[in-house]
Amino acid sequence: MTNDAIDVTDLYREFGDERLPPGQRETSAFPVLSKSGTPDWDPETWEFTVTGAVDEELSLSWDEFRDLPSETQQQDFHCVTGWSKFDCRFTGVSFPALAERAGVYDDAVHVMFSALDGYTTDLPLEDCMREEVLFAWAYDGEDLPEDHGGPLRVVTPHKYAYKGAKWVDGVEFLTEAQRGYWEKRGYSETANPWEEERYS
Ligand SMILES: Nc1nc2c(c(=O)[nH]1)N[C@H]1C(S)=C(S)[C@@H](COP(=O)(O)O)O[C@H]1N2
Ligand SMILES: [Mo]
Repeated sequence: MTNDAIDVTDLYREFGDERLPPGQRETSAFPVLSKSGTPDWDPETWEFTVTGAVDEELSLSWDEFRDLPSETQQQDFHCVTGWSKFDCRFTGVSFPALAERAGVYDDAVHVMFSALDGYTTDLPLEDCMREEVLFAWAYDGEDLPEDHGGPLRVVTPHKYAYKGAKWVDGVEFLTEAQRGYWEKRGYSETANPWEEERYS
């Protein structure tokens, strides 16, 4: 791992004029938002799976996952409840790198993430195929805190943060869209903060 972080905080230019999306306020705190408690995990039995519309379904142990090529990025974090935290440093594996390893079918259009607490969240495949979508295991150079999704979480700096599954342990490639936990309860499928896509 290198200390140099790739700064992707300017990705907002693709979506809007302001780094802070409309209706958000900047905070220096890093609040915890979880639908239920922090789940236990066991590094000996933890397994990360890639399933669905792929050439090769993957099942990776914690050690195998940690051996994948990783990078550190400086990113902004936007919670749909109205706070944004700038300049978060996350280290992990990019979504496109993982997708390439599995070999995604041409007819895959959507992705479902699943997590140890039963949480799920979905995104169109094209919104996942970005270098900034990371499976992150470190925050600010330290192991990702358990309440922030340790051992492994997804981060989606171009989307509201509910698209980033904490405690992620599965990715399924889909040929038709399905809805995740909050999406079934009325939250936006696409969740673009600069368009204030909070609800659907
Ligand atoms: N597995 C899981 N992932 C989750 C959630 C959850 O309840 N369970 N909450 C989501 C929501 S609504 C937000 S805003 C962010 C919060 O991340 P944080 O607790 O690290 O701030 O995690 C998202 N990922
Ligand atoms: Mo959230």
